[in-house]
Parts: sequence; structure tokens; C-alpha cells
Amino acid sequence: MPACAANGLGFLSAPNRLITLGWGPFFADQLRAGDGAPGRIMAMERTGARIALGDDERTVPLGGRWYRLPPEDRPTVGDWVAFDAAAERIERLLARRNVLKRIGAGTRGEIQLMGANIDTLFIVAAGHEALNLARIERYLNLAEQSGVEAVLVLTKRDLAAASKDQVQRVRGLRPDLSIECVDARNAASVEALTPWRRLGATVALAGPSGVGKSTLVNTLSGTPVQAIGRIRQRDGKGRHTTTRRSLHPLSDGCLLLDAPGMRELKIPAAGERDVAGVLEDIEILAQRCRFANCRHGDEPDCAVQAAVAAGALDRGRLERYLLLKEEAARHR
Ligand SMILES: Nc1nc2c(ncn2[C@@H]2O[C@H](COP(=O)(O)OP(=O)(O)OP(=O)(O)O)[C@@H](O)[C@H]2O)c(=O)[nH]1
Ligand SMILES: [Mg+2]
Ligand SMILES: [Zn+2]
Repeated sequence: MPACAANGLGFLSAPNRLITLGWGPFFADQLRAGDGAPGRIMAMERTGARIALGDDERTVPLGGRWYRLPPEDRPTVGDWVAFDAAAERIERLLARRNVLKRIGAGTRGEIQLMGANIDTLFIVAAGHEALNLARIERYLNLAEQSGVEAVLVLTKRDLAAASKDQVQRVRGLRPDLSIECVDARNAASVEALTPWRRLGATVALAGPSGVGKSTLVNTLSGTPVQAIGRIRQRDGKGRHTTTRRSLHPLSDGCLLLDAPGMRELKIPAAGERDVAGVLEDIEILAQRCRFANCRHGDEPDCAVQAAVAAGALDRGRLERYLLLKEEAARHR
């Protein structure tokens, strides 16, 4: 589906549609004569990069040449590229305004890209439960390092108001931080987020599983574009409904980047250590294993072992992951 057919701005000409995808002089100045059409990466799917070209959308596999580059130089969601329509391939990655990245928790510290060319980061947390200040601060630092404005969005205000005490403590971290409390399912309630929905702006959502990131995307879109998780009765936690990063154009010409929530393992011996960086990609792979309880050893049809065999996943990284899981299971 063309990126803008869904968003009510279909009457715009192709160059204007590019503006609703976040196009601007910073990128236009980088185009050279003979370059193909500019396109924005909306999602990295199993079959390749889904690229919005203004009036068209294509999914193209990433050629092997990209994998010879360091992870930071490979295309990621939110990137602008010069697209060669005849060859159906990405010619060139345009320089980024910024990129949100984190270091995987593994000892080798692999870089993981969370999204490129972001204007605002919505740090999403459930307001009815205890806030994890350490996590919020990590996201605040991440936004600052990348020159991205951060907003704290506290969801589930219909269940309980966020505690004044906790909100005060967040204010202690950054006195000028915008904090918005919403019922993510309610269109009137999420109007509080309108100031950040500027034409061509890209807003990235980050936060743990089950806090309502995809719910926000759906309510702000006005249509169910993303699958929503059910909450487990046992502990009220979400369970990784979203598995890929993807950009969603809204009717007012801004874009939301939805992302999978990250699970955190707590390892008492080392204090509260966040190993989300190691976990996320392996757990996403693991969803394609034949067995739901696969231990990624010698089970048949193990997607994680297949990724190691294909050179897409570092074996040492998998070993560290299995070790952490084992450790966490012992301390549960
Ligand atoms: N009562 C209430 N429920 C909410 C609110 N926001 C989200 N939910 C519910 O919380 C559950 C999880 O929501 P999701 O949007 O799937 O959460 P997510 O952050 O996208 O989770 P992952 O994709 O796993 O990272 C769903 O059952 C939503 O209906 C809210 O503001 N109030
Ligand atoms: Mg989600
Ligand atoms: Zn497996």
C-alpha cells in the first residue's frame, strides 16, 4: 500500500508526500544528478527493507554488500536512501540527521540501531505502576546524546493516576521534561500528544513490553495498524506482541516508530543489570524456532542456531545470552 494512501493526504503530489514522510532540505541537498528516487525505510522485514517512495512502496532485500559494513552503516528504520528503481535496490544511504543506538550488553558491545532521523522520543511507561527511574534516565541520556527531544508518556491513567511522588522524582532528573499522562486507548486522551505531531516529524516510541506503545500508534492512527497484546493475568505484564520496528504515517503528516518492548533480566549478583540489548534480537529470532520452549541447542528447526550457522548471529553472543538466561532462571 502506498505510504500515504492510508493517511488522508493522498491528494498531495509526490514531492509533497515526501514531506509527510519527513523529507526536507537536509536530505534533498545530498541528492546528486543520476541518483535514483529518494525513499524512506519504513520497516526492516524478513524479506528486506520496506521503502516508501512517496507515491509507491517497495520491499527489497538488502544485498550482501551491506553486511560487510559495520552495523552503524547499514540501513535502518527511518533512514533515507537513494533508490534505484530499475535495479530494485538501495543505491546509497543518505547521511542521517541522527540515529538512536544502544550498545548491546554483551562484552563485545555490539551497536544496535533503534531508528534514524528521529525528532522526538516518547519514553513510554505505565503510569499506574512503579516507575523504573534508572530506565527512564537511560532513555533520557540516549535522547540527549542523539539530539532528540524526549517526552515521558505515562499510560494507563484510567487504571490509576501516576503517583505524585514518582513524578516528582522524574522531575528531579530533568526539571523541564514534558510528562503527559494518557489513556492510550482513548482518542480524546491522547490529544495531549498533539504538540509533537508536527508535519514531517518522526516520533519514536520506546519502553517495556505491555505499556501500550502499539496501542498509542493505533489510537493516534485512528485505525488498528498494529497488533495489541493481551496482559497476562498472573503479573499484569505484556508479552512482546510487537516484534519489529516500523514507521507509521498519521493523517496529519507525522510518523510514529513502533518498536518491540525489551525484557529485562535481573541478576542479583551484579545488581540490577539491564541485558535488554543482548536479549532483543535473539528473542525475536527465537519466535521462529519450531518449539516454543526451544533451548537453541541441537533442537530441529532452531532459528537461532540457523542464524549462527548463516553468520548473522555471533556465537559468543548466543553463549552469553544462554548464560544470562540460566543465571536468571536460578535467581528467579
Ligand atoms: N487500561 C489501559 N490499558 C492499556 C492502555 N494502554 C495499553 N493498554 C493495554 O495494554 C496491553 C498491551 O498494550 P500494547 O500496546 O500491545 O503494548 P506494547 O507496549 O506495544 O507492548 P509490546 O509490543 O509487547 O512491546 C493491551 O491489552 C492494551 O489494551 C491504557 O492506557 N489503559
Ligand atoms: Mg507493541
Ligand atoms: Zn531455538
